[in-house]
Amino acid sequence: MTNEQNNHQDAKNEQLNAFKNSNQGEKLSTNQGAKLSDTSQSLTAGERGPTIMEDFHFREKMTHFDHERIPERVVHARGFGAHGYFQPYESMKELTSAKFLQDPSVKTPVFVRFSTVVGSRGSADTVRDVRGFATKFYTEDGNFDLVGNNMPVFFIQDAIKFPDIVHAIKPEPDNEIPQASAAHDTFWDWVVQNRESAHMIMWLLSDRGIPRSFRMMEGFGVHTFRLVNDQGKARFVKFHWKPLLGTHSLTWDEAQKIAGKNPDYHRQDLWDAINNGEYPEFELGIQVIEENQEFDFDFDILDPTKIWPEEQIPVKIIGKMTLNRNQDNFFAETEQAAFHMGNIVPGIDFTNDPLLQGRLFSYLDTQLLRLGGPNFHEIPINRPIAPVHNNQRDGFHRMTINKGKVAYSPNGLQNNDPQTSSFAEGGFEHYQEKVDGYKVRKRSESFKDHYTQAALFYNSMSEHEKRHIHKAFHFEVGNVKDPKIKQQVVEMFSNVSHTLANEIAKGVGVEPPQSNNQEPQVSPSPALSQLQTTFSSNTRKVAVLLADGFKNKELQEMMTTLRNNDVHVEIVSKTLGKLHSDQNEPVDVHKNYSTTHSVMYDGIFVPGGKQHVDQLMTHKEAKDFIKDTFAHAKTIAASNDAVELFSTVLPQNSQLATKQSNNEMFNDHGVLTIQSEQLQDFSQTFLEQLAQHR
Ligand code: HDD
Repeated sequence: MTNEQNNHQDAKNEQLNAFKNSNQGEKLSTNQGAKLSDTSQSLTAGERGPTIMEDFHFREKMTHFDHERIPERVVHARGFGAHGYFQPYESMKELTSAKFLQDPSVKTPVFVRFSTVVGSRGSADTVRDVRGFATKFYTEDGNFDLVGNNMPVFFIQDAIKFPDIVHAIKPEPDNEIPQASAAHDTFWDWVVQNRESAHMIMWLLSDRGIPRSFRMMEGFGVHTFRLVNDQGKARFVKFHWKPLLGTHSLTWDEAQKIAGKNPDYHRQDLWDAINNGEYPEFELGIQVIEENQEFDFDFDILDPTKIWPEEQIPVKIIGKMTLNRNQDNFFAETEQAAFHMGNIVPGIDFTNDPLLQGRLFSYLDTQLLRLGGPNFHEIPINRPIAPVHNNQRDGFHRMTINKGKVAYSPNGLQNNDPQTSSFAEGGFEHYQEKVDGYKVRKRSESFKDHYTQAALFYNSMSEHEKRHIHKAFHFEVGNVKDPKIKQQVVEMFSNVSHTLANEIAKGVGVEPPQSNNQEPQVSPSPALSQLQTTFSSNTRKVAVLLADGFKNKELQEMMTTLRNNDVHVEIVSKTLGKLHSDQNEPVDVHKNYSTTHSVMYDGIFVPGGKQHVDQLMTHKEAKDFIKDTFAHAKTIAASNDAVELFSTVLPQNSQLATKQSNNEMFNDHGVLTIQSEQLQDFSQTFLEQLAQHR
């Protein structure tokens, strides 16, 4: 890579560096730079007297503190960001003039913010919700913001309904309950009144609503955009992010328990992965439709409640994003990041999707309130690396010192500087689409089919994924108090699938569907099932349950295989400190049963050693750990003496042994056992099973 390319990748970092400040080795001062002799005692009249007005330091410190919060985002309040870069695999010149998609050797800096939608800033990470996936590309042509979600469709077709759906899904206004949840009356009342939400509800109540990690979820631009090339030729496009680790989810029971054990689970996971050098990677994919094919499909390509099935319109992978740097300051970077659909670059353009059109208004508007005025683009995280020159001036917190008298155009005094640029010179020109119509408040007939793709999603799920959807309905709709709404949900989803509607009715205690709705006839789209994803043990976490007197050889063999394959291993025991093997070899305990829980791991291993196993038999927490991991269908392995522990703890029907090779036993419940001191093959099998996720 040439220096120039390196510079481009680092340009954003260098820009941020200019604003960074560290207190290390420095003297304490006021905001005006006066050094201070004391910051822990107010200035008072006498040692026991009142505080004196003159105490400028007290007043400055207190005033700043009193003003240190800004409004949280009205939606997507809870989020976490990271820096990285994007690199195209090949030139996309044929399709777009966007500079960051031209040259595979150019790395464009990015900042990504992942978020939940409904919960407030302090809510838990693992709630059932849509996840935001917002990417700011700092391109040499200006910032391009791809503000997407981990689901490819949306609840509504028209942005004017956004305040309604958000009011319905947020905590109810009289008592502000429930937090970060759609499981309440106002949301489901809204759903049954807004049938266009059917498809999105299927995604939300599927495993996609409870991702295992930000690193293991897809991202979607949702809307149909345009790519425009140098010749001005346009095509319709949808954007996809595909995680290299595959798309994986928690179970609902895990998600709920993790929310209590570690509400920061997802941000911790992202932070740790980047600190460990395990950089999350996402490939950028595009689906392209030629302009003359706009009406070739049985859905309207401008409808944001519809996907373009991948089997019909394949996803072409065009580049990769790598997140390789954690932020230095959460507030300065993640909290002040201002995404906006209107941050666009030449080569990409909008379409008439009515949801997209409305979003183009809302994002700029919300930043004005949240960040306190029109100069939020000057906050370091939001600054483009491209030069900024225009006649916009003044306003709260203006940083730029614009020189000269001329702040208008056209002007004669400055020969019209700053000059506009033609399309050929890289000036943004809106795509000249011919539009002709009456002013109406009316949705096109082509947007009216709300159930076919909801059925497509449901029918494309595997049996266990369908079961999870049924259970999610039982929880979400089961929490609705009004029986009328529950019945309406059953009737609504009988338009998607009778099986689904009957399952919902059974679980929430209302009548089976009364209406005789037709189920849409669809053939499945395999790409929708998470069974089709990539499976890898990379960066997974394994707990080793231990007490004094374990067999160190077994422990070390397993740990070596796992660690050599980028699996994280933590030793969990009743107390912190050191444990000793039957030969008195010491090992450090990483977590005790109070500071962790089985839901924090993807698998467990218990080595042999009679004394150690006898002790575990008496540790209720160890037995619960094993039972829980088994119940969550994760891989669990025991060697030698520990096999008996599993037989005691696990339900009888879990049948520890089905297949036998080299004394190694494995069953389809994910339980692995061995009666041998040679664990090399065994640890490989464990690794392979771990990669299967469950
Ligand atoms: Fe939105 C934030 C994604 C529809 C109005 N939205 C926001 C964020 C994401 C999305 C990821 C968080 C950005 C960040 O991390 O700071 N929103 C979506 C997607 C949508 C969508 C994928 C449908 C395809 N949004 C949508 C509509 C409207 C908004 C229809 C209003 C017309 N969204 C906002 C907002 C937010 C926002 C109020 C809150 C905070 C912010 O913008 O910066 O303007």
